[in-house]
Amino acid sequence: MSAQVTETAHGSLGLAVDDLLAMHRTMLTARLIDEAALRQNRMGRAPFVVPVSGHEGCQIGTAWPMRKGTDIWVPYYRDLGVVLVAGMTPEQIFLGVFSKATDPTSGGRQMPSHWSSKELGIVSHSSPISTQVPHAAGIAYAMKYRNEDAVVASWFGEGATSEGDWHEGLNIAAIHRLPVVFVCENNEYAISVPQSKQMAVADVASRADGYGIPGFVVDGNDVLACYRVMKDAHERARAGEGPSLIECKTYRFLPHTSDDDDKTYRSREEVEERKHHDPIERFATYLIDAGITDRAALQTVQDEVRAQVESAITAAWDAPDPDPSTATRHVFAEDDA
Ligand SMILES: Cc1ncc(C[n+]2csc(CCOP(=O)(O)OP(=O)(O)O)c2C)c(N)n1
Ligand SMILES: [Mg+2]
Repeated sequence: MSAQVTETAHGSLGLAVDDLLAMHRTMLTARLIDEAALRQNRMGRAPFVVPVSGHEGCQIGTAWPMRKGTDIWVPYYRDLGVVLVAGMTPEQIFLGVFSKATDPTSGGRQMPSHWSSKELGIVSHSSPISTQVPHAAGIAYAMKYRNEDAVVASWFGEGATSEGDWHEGLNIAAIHRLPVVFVCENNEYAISVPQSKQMAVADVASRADGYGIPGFVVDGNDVLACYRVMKDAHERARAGEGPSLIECKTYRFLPHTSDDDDKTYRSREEVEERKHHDPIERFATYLIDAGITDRAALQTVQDEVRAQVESAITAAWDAPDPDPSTATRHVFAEDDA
């Protein structure tokens, strides 16, 4: 059966105060980029954005144990917080939002929020849900075959776990005891479809039993609990003990995308209630109660991050657009010349 993880104390996690503050700053960066990107969309500058707000705890918590430059990140479209931990900058994010020529992912060719970076080890995913899961298993197979010390992690929503790709990916990873961690960000909805119409089980993590791998349910709004369960899964993967499935219970505060109207399928009362479990506010309270920071210092961080996001928007907006004559590059075969 899947295990419940509730531990939150940072002392036993080996996290220094600087780590905790950096985690908090990264969560805030994701939130402020998110809110700003939606404003840019409403201003007509950004064609399409995918909100992250509400998922910052599980994304930063599960991304943090990964080793930059060594491990491989296989995220999905909501994983702004994951790619920030992997090393993407706010300016790079907005270069993608605005489809600019210097967008590191694709020079403005890929769908927004389909980040990738060869340098950072972030693998681009396809838009069809869950296709990144067998990709992650395949990459992990290559890592094991080559005897490389790298862990692969793949993130996805609970709706993604209804797809055949998801089951095939977990099965092959389990059979070969591959160094991969599967992280489900369960926000209760797949666009408008609630979990109860998506599966007949209460916990995605219980599906791990069907593949013979460990499964864990964790409070996805508790960044330290997410960190702990991922750190252990990462260590098991490195030790040759195979894959793990982690289910982070969370909630998305904003519509599915900038094209969605969530008022048609969930009440405002429900959304307001869930905001009382905001992972950023919860972590801020934890840091204050632990004597690590105070409200004034956190306000300074908020002001700094807001300024950083605003200058990233200005720099990205002023960057050159792609040259239209290059629109078909990487689509059709070209002469070497
Ligand atoms: C195979 C496939 N079916 C349907 C879609 C349309 N679609 C895009 S996102 C999404 C919801 C996925 O929900 P979930 O996996 O729970 O992730 P969340 O968006 O809630 O974070 C759907 C159905 C798609 N992209 N691919
Ligand atoms: Mg979902």
